[in-house]
Amino acid sequence: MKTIFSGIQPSGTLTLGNYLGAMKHFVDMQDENNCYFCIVDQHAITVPQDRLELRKNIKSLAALYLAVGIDPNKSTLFIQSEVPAHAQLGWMMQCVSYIGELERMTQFKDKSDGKEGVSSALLTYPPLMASDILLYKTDIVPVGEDQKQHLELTRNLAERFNSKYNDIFTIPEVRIPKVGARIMSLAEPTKKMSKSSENQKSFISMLDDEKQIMKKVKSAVTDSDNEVRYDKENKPGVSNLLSIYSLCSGESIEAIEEKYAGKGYGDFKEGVAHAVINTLKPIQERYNELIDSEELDEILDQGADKANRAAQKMLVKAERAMGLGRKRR
Ligand code: ATP
Ligand code: LTN
Repeated sequence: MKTIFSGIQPSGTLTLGNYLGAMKHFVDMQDENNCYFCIVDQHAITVPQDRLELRKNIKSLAALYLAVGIDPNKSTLFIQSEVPAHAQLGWMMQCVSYIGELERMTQFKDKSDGKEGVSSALLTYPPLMASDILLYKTDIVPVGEDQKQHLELTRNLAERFNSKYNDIFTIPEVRIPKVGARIMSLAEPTKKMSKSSENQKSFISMLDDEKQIMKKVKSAVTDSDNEVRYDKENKPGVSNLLSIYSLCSGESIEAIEEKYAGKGYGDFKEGVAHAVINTLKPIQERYNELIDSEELDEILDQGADKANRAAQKMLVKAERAMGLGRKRR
């Protein structure tokens, strides 16, 4: 049995990209592994958040995890800030990180580019992420393509700590899906779809209704040759829609290309929208049942208890390895 850990930021309503690149794969891993799924609210505050909005997003993300099929009897679902060991080990991991390697992270460069008043936590985000993962002796981290660099850094930090202090951390492996690891923006298909984008038309939210989905897909940027063909280089918009269609319907890209041969983008986009609606509808129905239930709080309380117990043990080991505090019996 392997240990799995992954986290999602409550920085807005999840997008179809979050679902196809990450969440969908979590569900399949639950049966044979020891899984931890985290709502990483301390990561979300590395950029400004409205207090009430954040609270709402945390609950909403918890309900979505359950709605897609995360089973609290099999997996531990919890909120990062309710397990203080994350921030505590996060500080220690900052002490083994170099400024230079943090400045090379593309997520930091993208999120700080051209902005004033960039928080120092945006730079020190990866050591906190490393701590999330290392606290649970994680073997595998399922994430989208954009997190590959952070995972590589996590492995380096763990190895550095192990060789400098004591060999306590498991070196985690990244698991990136073969298809769907990078769903692109509908408005700018060369950029990834992101829930914190200001352009509402650039992403499909997991809670968008049928009309919104239809409208967004219809306005998705394509090209002018009106041919439904997968060609990532020359036809990034159409290729992105083909990937979405294929992942949502289970049909192969070739089969979809054939189905729409000789037809225009209008028909094709309608097909894409229907595939997305059929995927999201049952999730939304379960979400609506869960969002105001007491059950949700009970699950998060139990998750925090379980995570705290596991994390505390590793935190003590790391403090001992670094020589923090007093010698304990
Ligand atoms: P933000 O826009 O607020 O920075 P985000 O939408 O990039 O957030 P996260 O919460 O940071 O999402 O990521 C959750 C998971 O979803 C991660 O595993 C990430 O790799 C994956 N993910 C995010 N965007 C995409 C995408 N466009 N395609 C595939 N996977 C994605
Ligand atoms: N950095 C990730 C979110 C994240 C995460 C984690 C993912 C925080 N901690 C631990 C996997 C494991 C992101 O920005 N998508």
